[in-house]
Amino acid sequence: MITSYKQLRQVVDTTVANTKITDVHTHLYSPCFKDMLLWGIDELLNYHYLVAETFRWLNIPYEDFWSMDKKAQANLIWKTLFEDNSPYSEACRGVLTTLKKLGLDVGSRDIDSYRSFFAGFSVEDYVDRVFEVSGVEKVIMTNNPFDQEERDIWLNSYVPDSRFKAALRIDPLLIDTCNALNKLKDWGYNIEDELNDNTYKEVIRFLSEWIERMDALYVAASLPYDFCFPDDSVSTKIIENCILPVCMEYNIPFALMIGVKRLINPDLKLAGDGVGKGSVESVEYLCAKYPHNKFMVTMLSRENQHELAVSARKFRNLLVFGCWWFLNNPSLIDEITRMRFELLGVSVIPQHSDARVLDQLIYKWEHSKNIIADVLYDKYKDLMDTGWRISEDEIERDVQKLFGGNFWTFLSAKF
Ligand code: FIX
Ligand code: ZN
Repeated sequence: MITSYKQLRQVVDTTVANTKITDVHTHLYSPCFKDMLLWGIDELLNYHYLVAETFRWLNIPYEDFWSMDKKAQANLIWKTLFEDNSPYSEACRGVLTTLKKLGLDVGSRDIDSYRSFFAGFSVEDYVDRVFEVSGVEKVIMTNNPFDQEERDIWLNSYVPDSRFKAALRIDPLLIDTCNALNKLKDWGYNIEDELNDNTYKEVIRFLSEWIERMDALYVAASLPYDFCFPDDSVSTKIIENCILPVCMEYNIPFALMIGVKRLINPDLKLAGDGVGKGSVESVEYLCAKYPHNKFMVTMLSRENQHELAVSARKFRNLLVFGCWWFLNNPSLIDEITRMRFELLGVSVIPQHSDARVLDQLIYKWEHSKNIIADVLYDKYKDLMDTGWRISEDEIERDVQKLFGGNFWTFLSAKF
């Protein structure tokens, strides 16, 4: 039994540091996807978060930046954000935390020495290194069968890697349905001109084939802030008639990532998205109307977090995950994690990395684990103050659930 705050702090910190992580949402790829897996200093610096921050200082035409090669872009980002200004934004600090955890001399500010460090790795060796340093055991990829490059690899040269699990990402079916259905037609599915049972059956066949091909753990979509369910839109029809039935048949969750305002500044490309307050009512309706389906939900707007946590208290088929994107900042992770632990106890997935560059697993988990450990320490300390006596095993049990167990249990749950 833990008998002092000092011992509690030590046990919480050690347990959080040593518990292996399942990262439920990333944009990483296993090595067989070749260049689709981004890694190294130039990719770290070209992260769209840093591109957005850099353009706050730049007055060059956007196309001048985009016409540069990656190294030149990285050099400009490094100069603008790390040399001409102090890099204390979360995304900037992240680059430095990564370099530090890899044993590089951050103080030297010698970007070329960092480049030669990364040049010394094969991708296979570097994947091993990053998983070891970050404490991540498994990542869930974001796999889009509508992306031709990715599609070709799944169909011709996919090599399973147990550290990289798949999630079937189907945004085009919901936000660009007409073109998506035309693609299915091109791929030989018997899609009719109207949304009828034959078309629904073919969409279900498409989803089933890719769920099996990818051994997908869940079906996912990122949905705009004004996503509303139900309404008379085609996305409602596709969700009701195709996605929910197929998810139920395979007993896998439908993951909804709600709240993006796509391309409010298209000149920034991937960095051009914004955020809007979403409708928790739509999530509640889905959970209530489809009690045998499972829903994983993350919302982008800070203003949605309390409502969403309360909804999860009402629906066992709803698993809330992550401090997504613009919420993935220390002050907000702390606020949101405290509130979730107070409303949901251990039954939540406090974080996912959304890593787009392999190296980001190192800093995104380092930063989040420190905050989650602080929140956990405060929660257990409050418990001890009641006279409740807690053991090391119980803390290990809870942290194991938060860092992956809750996800795997939810996957095998049947409601
Ligand atoms: O839709 C998503 O999965 C988002 O995470 C991405 O689109 C976004 O660009 C991102 O990288 C957020 O961290
Ligand atoms: Zn993402």
